[in-house]
Amino acid sequence: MSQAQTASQSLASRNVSSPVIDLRSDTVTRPTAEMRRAMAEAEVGDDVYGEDPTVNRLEQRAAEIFGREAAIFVPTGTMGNQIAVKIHTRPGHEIVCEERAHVYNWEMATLASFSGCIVRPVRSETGIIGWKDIEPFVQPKIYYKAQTGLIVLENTHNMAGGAVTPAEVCDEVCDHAHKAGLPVHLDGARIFNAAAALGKNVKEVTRGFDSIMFCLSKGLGAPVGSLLVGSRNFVDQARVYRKALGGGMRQAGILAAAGLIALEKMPARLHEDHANARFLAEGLARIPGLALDPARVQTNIVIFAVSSSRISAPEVTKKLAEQNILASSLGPKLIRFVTHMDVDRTGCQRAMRAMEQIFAA
Ligand code: TLP
Repeated sequence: MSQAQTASQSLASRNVSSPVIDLRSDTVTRPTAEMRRAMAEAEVGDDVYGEDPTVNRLEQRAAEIFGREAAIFVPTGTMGNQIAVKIHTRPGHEIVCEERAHVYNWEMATLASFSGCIVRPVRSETGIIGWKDIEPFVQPKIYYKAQTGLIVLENTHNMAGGAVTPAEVCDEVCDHAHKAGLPVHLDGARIFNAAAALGKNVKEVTRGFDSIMFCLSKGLGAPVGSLLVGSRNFVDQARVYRKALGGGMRQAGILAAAGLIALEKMPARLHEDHANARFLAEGLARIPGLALDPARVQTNIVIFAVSSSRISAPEVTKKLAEQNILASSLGPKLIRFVTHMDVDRTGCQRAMRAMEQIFAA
């Protein structure tokens, strides 16, 4: 069942007496009071003319924080990833990424329709791919074989349960790829979660990549927006494609104002979401009929399997929704809970009790 279907079904069937605990995604966070104030007061201009001072400040801060020459504000993570694919590849190229990567599975095959590429997927149980996993999928430089144009890593890896790729693995992949003449893009939608889990800053965990996309609108809590970070030349090209895709947003300082707060203040609280996810994972692992390894939950995403043959994942999320607890089913057996700043420990306890009741029945 699609995420949209799950969401509409959940919202339609819920009872309205208790507050909603929304664990479908960290995309659902609402702007804080401080963000709303900053948005109301934001200094703005026309960003297509490069004249929005708040957007310019956000882009400059992102570049500084990642230790790069430049950054560009884009409406969504999807647009950021797809602009990067377009710049790094040519039609007919292959892109190597993990089999469950967002860029491959959740971006409407835009890498095919917009950039003319196909994916050479690498399966990894953990979601982490090192050079030894990638190398066999890199095409030899023979003129009658399609050529590899790009490697994409995802950190944290969403569909691998928020798995964290250590900085050393990222460095190793980037070093070998560069020796082979290949660029590496990072889908870092949740790179601040990865950095928090590793106890490092984002600059350290992203230093080898040719381009980085990260989202303000997920765990960092901004209402809208992502950034694409890289060299000046890369960002100049990205600006052209962003406009071509209809992503030139005029007085976008209204959004960038919230984004600046997300970028400066919110990374420091991500460990709370990680602790809540671990709390959920440990509780879920104790429920007979569910399968997961809580030790694998390092960040804010908990993906678990309904191992009982008596109930399916969509049935579980429907029953949860009746108690105003929203979760995503990722197929007949898999469920995803994502923790974020709008769900506290009490909310997680309520979700746990609901799960215990469903499986006790
Ligand atoms: N992820 C969404 C869904 O699309 C699955 C979610 O609820 O987790 N990269 C990664 C790793 C992502 O998880 C997402 C969104 C994106 C890119 C795309 O970001 P947006 O939604 O801003 O286009």
